[in-house]
Amino acid sequence: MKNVIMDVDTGVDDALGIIMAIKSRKINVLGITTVAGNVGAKQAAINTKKVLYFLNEMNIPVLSGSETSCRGEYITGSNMHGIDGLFGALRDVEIETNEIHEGRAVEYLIETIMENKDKGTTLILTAPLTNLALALKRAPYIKGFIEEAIIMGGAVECPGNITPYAEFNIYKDPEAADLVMNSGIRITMVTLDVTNKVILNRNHINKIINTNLKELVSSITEPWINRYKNKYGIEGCLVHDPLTVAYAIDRTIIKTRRTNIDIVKGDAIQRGKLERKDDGPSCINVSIEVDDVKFEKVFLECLNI
Ligand SMILES: [Ca+2]
Repeated sequence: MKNVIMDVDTGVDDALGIIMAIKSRKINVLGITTVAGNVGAKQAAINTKKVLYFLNEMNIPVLSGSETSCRGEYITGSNMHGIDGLFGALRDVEIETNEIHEGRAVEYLIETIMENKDKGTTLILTAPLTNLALALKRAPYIKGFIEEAIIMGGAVECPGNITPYAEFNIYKDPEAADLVMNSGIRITMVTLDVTNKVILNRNHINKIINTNLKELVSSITEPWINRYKNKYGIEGCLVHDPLTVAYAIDRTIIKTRRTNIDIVKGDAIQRGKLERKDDGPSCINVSIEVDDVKFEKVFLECLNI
């Protein structure tokens, strides 16, 4: 079983991804680090710990990380996931502040990757890439022991979701993304080109057997499904992060192609845009096709274990 560290900004779809990863029993989640994105890093850690509490997996460590991007900007405030990131679900779960190891994410990434250097560690990153970039800056030698970084981020052939050019996670810290892309780590990018094609709807959620879990998934996704209906006329919601986790569990869900990537940085209007460059060797694979039916199958298999 692969050793995995998840790096998240929990968020509705991060929460679904965490639930899938842990319940699948097909990957070994060593720990979860959080970063500012959908909400602040500390709030994301509290949300993550609450999800773990719900799953009765309180032994998995949660560590909050950077509250700002590599340029030092506060990057929260999308409000897409409600004020607390989970639309108030699990609001009655009390989490002690000392349970979230505040500010220790980067240190944890370095320590844990080195502790597991014989087996290697896979990273699943469904948030801005600030924590990994800071870890690589502080300890560049860790890159030799990262088996793969599976990243939800970017848009290649399709428009972005925060600007016409950029996807949220990359846009919020393109300097971090650029550092990660140029690190030499084996990377798979699960981009909007495929995540825009997978919709989770109420029929899928109704197939969750465990009543408590069905209730939790409904309560976090229902406001989202309503927003998608009002804004885009879609019956259901996009599941960027769960699709990324599903790919870590079953590699046949997404087809990729190897390519080089340039990221637009700084204050350019195209900030956060991915530009594909087919020139020479690369260790980056970018998603090109997705099997949405297989995703649904894996999603339900994980949740119904
Ligand atoms: Ca996320």
